[in-house]
Amino acid sequence: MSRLPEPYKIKMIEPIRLISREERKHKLIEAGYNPFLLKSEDVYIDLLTDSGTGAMSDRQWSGLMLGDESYAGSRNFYYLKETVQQLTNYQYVIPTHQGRGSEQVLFSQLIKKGQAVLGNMHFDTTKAHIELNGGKPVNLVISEAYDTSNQHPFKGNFDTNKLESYIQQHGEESIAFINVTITCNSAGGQPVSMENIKAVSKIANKYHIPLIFDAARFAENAYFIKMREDGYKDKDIRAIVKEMFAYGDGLTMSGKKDGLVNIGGLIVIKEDEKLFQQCTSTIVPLEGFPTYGGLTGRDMQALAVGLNEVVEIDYLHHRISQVQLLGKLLVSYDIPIQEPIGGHAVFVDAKKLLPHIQPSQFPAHALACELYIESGIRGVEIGSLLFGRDSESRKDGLSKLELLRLTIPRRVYTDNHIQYVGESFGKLSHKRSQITGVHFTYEPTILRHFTARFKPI
Ligand code: P71
Repeated sequence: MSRLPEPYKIKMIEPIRLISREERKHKLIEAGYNPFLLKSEDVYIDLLTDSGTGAMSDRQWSGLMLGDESYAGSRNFYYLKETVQQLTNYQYVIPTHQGRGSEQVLFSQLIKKGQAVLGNMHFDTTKAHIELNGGKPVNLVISEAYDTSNQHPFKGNFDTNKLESYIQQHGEESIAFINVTITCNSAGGQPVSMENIKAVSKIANKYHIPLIFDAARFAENAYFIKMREDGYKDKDIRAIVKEMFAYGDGLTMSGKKDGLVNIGGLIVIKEDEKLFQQCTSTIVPLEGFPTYGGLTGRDMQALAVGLNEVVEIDYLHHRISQVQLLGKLLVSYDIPIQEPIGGHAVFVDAKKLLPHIQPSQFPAHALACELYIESGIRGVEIGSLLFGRDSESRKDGLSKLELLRLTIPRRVYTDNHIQYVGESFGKLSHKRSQITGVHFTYEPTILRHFTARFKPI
């Protein structure tokens, strides 16, 4: 055997059930052909997101019993703070209810109206919070990211030439901060190399622009650096994590991914005391007192334990190799995917798989619907539907990529479930020419993908 199976055994189970094909068809019609609107009990294997869907360990569950539910100064906060300080080498730690809570608080302090935020590729809540604060999100990822068959090992990297020329062209005062998303979710869970982080930080320092990490999947990024980048093979994950963060000034983190919890987030600031003080006063009306930030004491305890578990190498070996397992199965059925395979999900290239469906008829969404009917699996469209219309021309079908994301929750499904997903795609690929696009029967104006309703064409 070339890889070890799950580095854990199962102490508690949650039954899942595959309803019949007829029922699945009926449920999808009821949900307006939008898998977001399905009840989870009607889903057999749920690959909608890896966010907040992971399984906690026995150590985390026992941590819940140690919850100190004091309004101020909970001992769980101090334990979390110490854990995060050790992990990041940053000084100031503020808990939040989840990643977008961190964005709301930190961005309001960093962005002046009209300023740009330069990212490799901003995630959609990040983009929304930049815009809500009067900022302009700019994506400067390398062009290889948009070519799903390009084998570049770090497709989340910044194009540093574009980054520097953007700054020179627009002036450093017009830029609020640089936002490095690790791993780069929107590009397919693609990592950013240490070399690239270093180069971005050099540019940030040269022009006195703060560098902030969107660190939702920081441990998966560190793992890819260890496996793919020269000079890191023998380095411990914790050392790689510390080195990555050493190049930045602060971070936001959704704890629902690599924090291995169902709810929670963090703002962590390296040394800027003034910024920390501003955040601690802003957070009170938004999230709560700065020693709990919208979390219970027990949530903070579970997050601290999760942050220690996620950097364990046996965990990461299995985690990443399980995502690879799914990717390799799909490739064996000739399904085009974003390669190399990313950290938290396999992204199917629906433009290549279903070339007969126009982007404005949402090929990846059509594929998500067919996949559910075929096998009870729920994936999510990351393409023109999510991207939305052009704000001026109202034109649709504009995304550079049409992807179906099969997102693997952490420690939830076994390799057998993954095998089933792969085989379901095998069946689906024979029917690919019969799959048709969809059109709206209801289209909300903002964040339309969550609640829109459709009909097949
Ligand atoms: C994901 C999510 C969760 C999600 C969000 C919106 C629609 C559907 C699913 C959340 C992220 C993320 C990055 C890089 C910040 C957040 C927000 N991702 N940065 O991929 O991936 O964190 O959900 O804790 O607020 O399914 P939050």
